[in-house]
Amino acid sequence: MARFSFLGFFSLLALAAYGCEAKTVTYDFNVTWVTANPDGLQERKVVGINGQWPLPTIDVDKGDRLVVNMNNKLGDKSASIHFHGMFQNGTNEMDGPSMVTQCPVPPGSSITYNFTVDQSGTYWYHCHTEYCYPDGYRGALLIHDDDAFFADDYDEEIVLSMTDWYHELVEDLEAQFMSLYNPSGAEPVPGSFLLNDTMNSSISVKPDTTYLIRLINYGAFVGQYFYIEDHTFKIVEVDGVYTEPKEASMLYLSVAQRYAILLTTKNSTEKNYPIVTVADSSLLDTIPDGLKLNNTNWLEYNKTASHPQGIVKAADSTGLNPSDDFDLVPYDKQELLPEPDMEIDVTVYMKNLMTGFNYAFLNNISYTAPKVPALYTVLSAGDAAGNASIYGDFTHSVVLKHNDVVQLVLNNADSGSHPFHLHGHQFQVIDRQPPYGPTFYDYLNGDPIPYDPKNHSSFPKYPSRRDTIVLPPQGYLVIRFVADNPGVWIFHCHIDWHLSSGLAMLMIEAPEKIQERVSIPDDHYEVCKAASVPYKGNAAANTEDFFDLCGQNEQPAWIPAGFTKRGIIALVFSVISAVIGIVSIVIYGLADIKNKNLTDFAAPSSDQDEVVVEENSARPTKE
Ligand SMILES: *[C@@H]1O[C@H](CO)[C@@H](O)[C@H](O)[C@H]1NC(C)=O
Ligand SMILES: *[C@@H]1O[C@H](CO)[C@@H](O)[C@H](O)[C@H]1NC(C)=O
Ligand SMILES: *[C@@H]1O[C@H](CO)[C@@H](O)[C@H](O)[C@H]1NC(C)=O
Ligand SMILES: *[C@@H]1O[C@H](CO)[C@@H](O)[C@H](O)[C@H]1NC(C)=O
Ligand SMILES: *[C@@H]1O[C@H](CO)[C@@H](O)[C@H](O)[C@H]1NC(C)=O
Ligand SMILES: *[C@@H]1O[C@H](CO)[C@@H](O)[C@H](O)[C@H]1NC(C)=O
Ligand SMILES: *[C@@H]1O[C@H](CO)[C@@H](O)[C@H](O)[C@H]1NC(C)=O
Ligand SMILES: *[C@@H]1O[C@H](CO)[C@@H](O)[C@H](O)[C@H]1NC(C)=O
Ligand SMILES: *[C@@H]1O[C@H](CO)[C@@H](O)[C@H](O)[C@H]1NC(C)=O
Ligand SMILES: *[C@@H]1O[C@H](CO)[C@@H](O)[C@H](O)[C@H]1NC(C)=O
Ligand SMILES: *[C@@H]1O[C@H](CO)[C@@H](O)[C@H](O)[C@H]1NC(C)=O
Ligand SMILES: [Cu+2]
Repeated sequence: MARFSFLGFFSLLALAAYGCEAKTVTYDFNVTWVTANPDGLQERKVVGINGQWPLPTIDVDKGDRLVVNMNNKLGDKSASIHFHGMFQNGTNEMDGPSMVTQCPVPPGSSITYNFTVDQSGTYWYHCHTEYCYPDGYRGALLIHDDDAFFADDYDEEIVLSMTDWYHELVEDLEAQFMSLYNPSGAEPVPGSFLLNDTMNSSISVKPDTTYLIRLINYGAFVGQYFYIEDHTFKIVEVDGVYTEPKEASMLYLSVAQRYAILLTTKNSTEKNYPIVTVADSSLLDTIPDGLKLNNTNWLEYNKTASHPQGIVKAADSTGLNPSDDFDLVPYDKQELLPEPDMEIDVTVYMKNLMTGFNYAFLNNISYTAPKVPALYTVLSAGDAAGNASIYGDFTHSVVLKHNDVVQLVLNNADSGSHPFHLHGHQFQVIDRQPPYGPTFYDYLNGDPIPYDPKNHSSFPKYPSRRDTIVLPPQGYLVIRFVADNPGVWIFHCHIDWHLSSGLAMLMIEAPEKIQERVSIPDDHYEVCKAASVPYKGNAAANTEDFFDLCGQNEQPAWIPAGFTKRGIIALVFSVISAVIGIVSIVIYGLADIKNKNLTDFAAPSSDQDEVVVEENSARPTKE
């Protein structure tokens, strides 16, 4: 008895020492369409929560349990929520990506996410079912930590999101993106760029005050440069990893990246200073007239003083030289991980397949979702779970051994930059080429440089660590992590257009431990039933023979070697005509064609796939 209360006394002390008791924080999200016009240019449908948009910020303290009840009332669209950067250590089933760790939640269904938060910093949450977060379904997720090394160094906190913004629904953009008319894979160009989901804002500040500013790029596509004229600041966190303070005056945030910075305001209240964001135009295939790439908001010291427009040092991004994230030293000084037990080598390519659409590849695989969420395959496969083949030929699944040091080499055979994100982990960034400089994000000289293990830069002693990293154009990245978090984790480009065209692969981490630790709550299985998605079996939903993948989802067939991009459309047409014997062909879903009188085209026959070819219409746009 005495001993029991003695222990009890100490656990109370432990709680007191922690500062505050870990609590459960619950959010009820009714997800519906609402309308918004954040750039003043176009009112549109956006995904709202409890009738509101911008979406609420999720605020928790380190150690809390977070419960999010999501009720999908969109009526016409499936959804899910990924809590970006959360380790979900022991709760892989709460990670959120559809067909990876859960079924898509169909309209009319709901799901509960429930997990403890044992990390801190600046994160975000977003829909992770094919094409859903560019419609506005994303918000900030902040994890406060009284024990942060800089906790006593600031007076107030400011959260600033930045994002690209489209005027069209993502389903209409998708139809244009994945189409015969877009054989080069040009991504949809945003209509504007927002700061904190609006424009022209004044962020009111007090003089001689230190602010912790949390920056999040929760866009779908375009990276942005950020600076405040005449101000410097200290970086103290990158993607949830505290860093040795680093002085900087400009940052680049790809989509999905975050920073926390400490900024001390000036003593004088005479002037206001432009907060300048510049969209990374190197990602855009075209820059339409009227698209404002650089935007000014204000650090406002004085309401009545003038609010000057920011001055961008060059009309394009090449004059901008942001702070390098490669040399950020994690505050915990975690050393370079030892030589890897396992190495994964993949190369990014963009290519056309037999449909004529442009797909994204890691090696020769364009990620194609399995018929059963891969986590559910792990749980129903018994001993076969350790064999990557059961996850299918098109999910690019790699089985990792528990606690192995994994090295991932990512080469870029593409001339665009790609922000890659690994779920469930932060990784060390141990090599990256070409070297950092003003043209880093737009490196177009010469051929791709692949990683050469016999000739590389020396690895840093304390490598930078984060959860989303930019793979430079035609360069490479080498990252390391420890497979100490059993689960199925997707590794993917965070440009939503590239994810949906296949730039992803799956880490099946310690499947035997997943089977011991993970149990799926009933409501998650109910979601599968409501969505008519099987939740047992291999990638082809075969529950009898896990090695029989007949009927699995497949990427379209390869185009025979030797075809140029121009030849592809012709080839696809001749194949389609040969197969279905029609002359004229109509693509469904192209907004401009939908609005046209179809009698302009050869009469389609009603019971076949029809595609109409319109001359000079490589990039259809909406009127
Ligand atoms: C922001 O200001 C510009 C003029 O500088 C104006 O054209 C634009 O409509 C404003 N946007 C919003 C959302 O207020
Ligand atoms: C969600 O909708 C249900 C009924 O449709 C309502 O009872 C509930 O209060 C709503 N929740 C919130 C947080 O608005
Ligand atoms: C969340 O999970 C905890 C631990 O499993 C459980 O005790 C609690 O009831 C769950 N809460 C909800 C709302 O499901
Ligand atoms: C950003 O927007 C949110 C509303 O979405 C608002 O509560 C917050 O005050 C804004 N932050 C700043 C710094 O203006
Ligand atoms: C602002 O004023 C405080 C005290 O009045 C002083 O300590 C500080 O150095 C001043 N800061 C600047 C940037 O001049
Ligand atoms: C604010 O700006 C106005 C106009 O420039 C100036 O007259 C005034 O003194 C300033 N106020 C403060 C508190 O600095
Ligand atoms: C903003 O950027 C555009 C190009 O995107 C450039 O033409 C313009 O000069 C820039 N504005 C300023 C004030 O620098
Ligand atoms: C990719 O290449 C491997 C090895 O050459 C081959 O076994 C596999 O079938 C290929 N996959 C696809 C989808 O082409
Ligand atoms: C996985 O299963 C396939 C098909 O049964 C077999 O050929 C292969 O050797 C297995 N691989 C491993 C690592 O056991
Ligand atoms: C090693 O890499 C450097 C820098 O990329 C290159 O200049 C050099 O030629 C390479 N050396 C060999 C032996 O490949
Ligand atoms: C997950 O938790 C285990 C302890 O249960 C720990 O060893 C491991 O480092 C954690 N992994 C991550 C990524 O948090
Ligand atoms: Cu990409």
